[in-house]
Amino acid sequence: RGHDVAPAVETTADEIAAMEIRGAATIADAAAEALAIQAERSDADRPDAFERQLRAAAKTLYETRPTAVSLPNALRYVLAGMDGETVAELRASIVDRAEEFRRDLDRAQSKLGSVGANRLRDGDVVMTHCHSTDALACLEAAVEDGIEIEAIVKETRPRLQGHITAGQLREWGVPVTVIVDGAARRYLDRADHVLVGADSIAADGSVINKIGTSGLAVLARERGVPVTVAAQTIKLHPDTMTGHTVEIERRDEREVLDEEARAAITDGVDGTDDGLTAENPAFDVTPPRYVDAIVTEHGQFPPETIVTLMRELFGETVDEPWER
Ligand code: RUB
Repeated sequence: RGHDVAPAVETTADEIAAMEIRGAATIADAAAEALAIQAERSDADRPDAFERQLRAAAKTLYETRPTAVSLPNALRYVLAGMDGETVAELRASIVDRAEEFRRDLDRAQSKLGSVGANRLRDGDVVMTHCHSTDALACLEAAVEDGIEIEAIVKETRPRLQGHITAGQLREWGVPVTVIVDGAARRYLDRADHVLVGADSIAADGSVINKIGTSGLAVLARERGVPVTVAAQTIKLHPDTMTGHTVEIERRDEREVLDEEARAAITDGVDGTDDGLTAENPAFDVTPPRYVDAIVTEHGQFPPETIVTLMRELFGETVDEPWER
């Protein structure tokens, strides 16, 4: 890590890596805030030193988790607004730009919420996976419109983000049934919608979201239940337009198999058991044919058409400002 990076930025980076700050939109918001803090606390006395510090801070934040493209999109957006001849001007430009980004993030979420709510009817039962603030914005807007909904919430192993979703929905008065992930197919009989968020959306309309989303989408198709992905446009992954794939984060296997569970399994095995491993990919890829609609702040799109919006918003190519 760059030695000029403010301790508060290092703390944010650590919190993102440890998932104390998590979820694609929340990570983007925290990253923009961290760049503003870096700008405010910078001790640089020359513009070039200030710019170098900002890029080092962005790189530190970028290297925390690889899958949610909202993180590099946020960093890129804020750094692209860096402008001025003096350190004071540069500082002000970053602080303003970060504020603008965070305001737009909120606005986009509430806009897409009302688009998503239009897909719901009185009495609908919605199945969710993980915890997505974009997906919840749709349900919140529906509740505010007086639409009576119920939720079936998948607990989402191994980190149980479903519990966060359940808590939020109960605060809004929505009846919630929590199920284990393996019960999804059985309970799809009762569901009218599957509603999930996204960490990234690729140019072909593939949706990258919490592990288990793709299986859920396939089951929903088999059951004839429509799948809605709520994703504001900072989830669009511009590098996929030029053939790059989205990196799927692999987390510590102890999230799946902790020391105690491992000891219980290997009880009776001589010595340390190298033949026992666990795998812990945090996300998976849902092909576009299993997704009915991607709901954004610009309206809803069939997944196959999302590349048009991507090109409009990002142009053909993007650079990584911290690698200049
Ligand atoms: C979170 C997750 C969420 C998306 C969208 O994974 O997969 O569905 O990030 O969330 P993790 P939001 O818990 O590993 O970060 O709509 O809030 O951006």
